[in-house]
Amino acid sequence: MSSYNLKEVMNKPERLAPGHRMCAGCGATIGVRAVLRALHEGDQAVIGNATGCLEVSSFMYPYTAWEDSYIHNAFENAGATLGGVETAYKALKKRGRLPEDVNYKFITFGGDGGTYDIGFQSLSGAMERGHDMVYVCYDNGAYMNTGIQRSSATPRFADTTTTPVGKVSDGKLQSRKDLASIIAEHNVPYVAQTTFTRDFKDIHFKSEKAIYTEGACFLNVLAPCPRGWRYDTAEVMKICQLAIDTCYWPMFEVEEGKWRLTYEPKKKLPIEDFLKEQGRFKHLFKPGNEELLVQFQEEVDRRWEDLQYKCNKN
Ligand SMILES: Cc1ncc(C[n+]2csc(CCOP(=O)(O)OP(=O)(O)O)c2C)c(N)n1
Ligand code: SF4
Ligand SMILES: [Mg+2]
Repeated sequence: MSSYNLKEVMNKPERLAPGHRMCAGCGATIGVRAVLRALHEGDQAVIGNATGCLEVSSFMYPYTAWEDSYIHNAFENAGATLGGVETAYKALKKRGRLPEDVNYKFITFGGDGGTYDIGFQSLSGAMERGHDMVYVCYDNGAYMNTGIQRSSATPRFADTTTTPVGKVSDGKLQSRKDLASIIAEHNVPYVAQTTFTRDFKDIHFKSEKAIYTEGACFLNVLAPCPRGWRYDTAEVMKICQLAIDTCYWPMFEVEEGKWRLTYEPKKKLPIEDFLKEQGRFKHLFKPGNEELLVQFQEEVDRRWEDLQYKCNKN
């Protein structure tokens, strides 16, 4: 791994150019730029992208914001597409039909809807076959592009258009799926969960490891959506910090089967601190809903303890 200097990293040429049509402050684009900054100078990438906000807003043929080769992919098979491209690349290299010194990396981006739900089989297959690629999920916890519908990544009690809060509903009934752990159980060489920290070091190193580890690697990036989560756009960094300090979004990596926490809050904050910043959880703070907050906290605690156990076992 290379050394880290925030200024140097931030000054690298952008591989997702400005002028795309994502909302200002969207976590998805912050995440994509952070991941692509980990590519080493001179290396090129083939990017795959499942349908979602990122895809429909960054590539409107014949316009593109992507500096690398880019494949606009269907919602459900981004993993299979990039797996196929990587296989073709290897075959062409073997036959001497590509220059020896050309080095391509294969990176797929998908939203949580396209990754946790509809593209899950395709992702699972690509991971199991061990293609030399990275799948990056930008998790904003709902199908944002089509109007904030719940996905299996949506946290419990969130107000979405398909789990609307009202007299008969407290929001989404189910807890979110733990996709990073599920992919880790595929026995792939590298899986990590991350988000944005003030120095962007965690996401940078995890991206670099994922891109430069041979084999199928997976990154799960918490990518807040100001529109769907209903917070002030400028608060993105605060929201991410609260996500990790409350242990709602633990930062960990699984390298060759070894689980490791990459951040442990000095003081674990109550889950309310993360929830109260977001309009989608506003109802939880109404009198009479105290029990819902207790349930949310219990779930966070249980998952955090489970993760600590996995990490301490190594
Ligand atoms: C097979 C299929 N079903 C539904 C759609 C409609 N669709 C396009 S984007 C999208 C939401 C994507 O959600 P997610 O993957 O979480 O990405 P986000 O929009 O949140 O960035 C949906 C449902 C589609 N394009 N293809
Ligand atoms: S709706 Fe949300 S995910 Fe989509 S572009 Fe806007 S901020 Fe990003
Ligand atoms: Mg989404």
